[in-house]
Amino acid sequence: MCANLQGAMEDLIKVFHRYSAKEGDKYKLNNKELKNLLQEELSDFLAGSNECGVVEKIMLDLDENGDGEVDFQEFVVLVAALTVACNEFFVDFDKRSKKEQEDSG
Ligand SMILES: [Ca+2]
Ligand SMILES: [Ca+2]
Repeated sequence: MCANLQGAMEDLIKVFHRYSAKEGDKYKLNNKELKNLLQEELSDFLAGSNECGVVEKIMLDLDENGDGEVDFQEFVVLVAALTVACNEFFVDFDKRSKKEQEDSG
């Protein structure tokens, strides 16, 4: 598996277009397309939030220009925010496991 940053960026674009092209404007995610993308690609992030209307809330948060759809530029804001959250999780995890090693050793 070749997991360089350029590949990750290409994947990000491909994933976006796979969902955005399903209905209406093929370069934008409508509510249903966004929901599909979140459920299929980011199910771990949504798993903790079973409350209804969470997709609508995400849509409202992301839709900077208020056209009711999420374009790629708006989508990357979500991905960046989630990536930062992931990084914090890994850093915390790394610190904890180092501390456990010190405590037991
Ligand atoms: Ca669309
Ligand atoms: Ca928009």
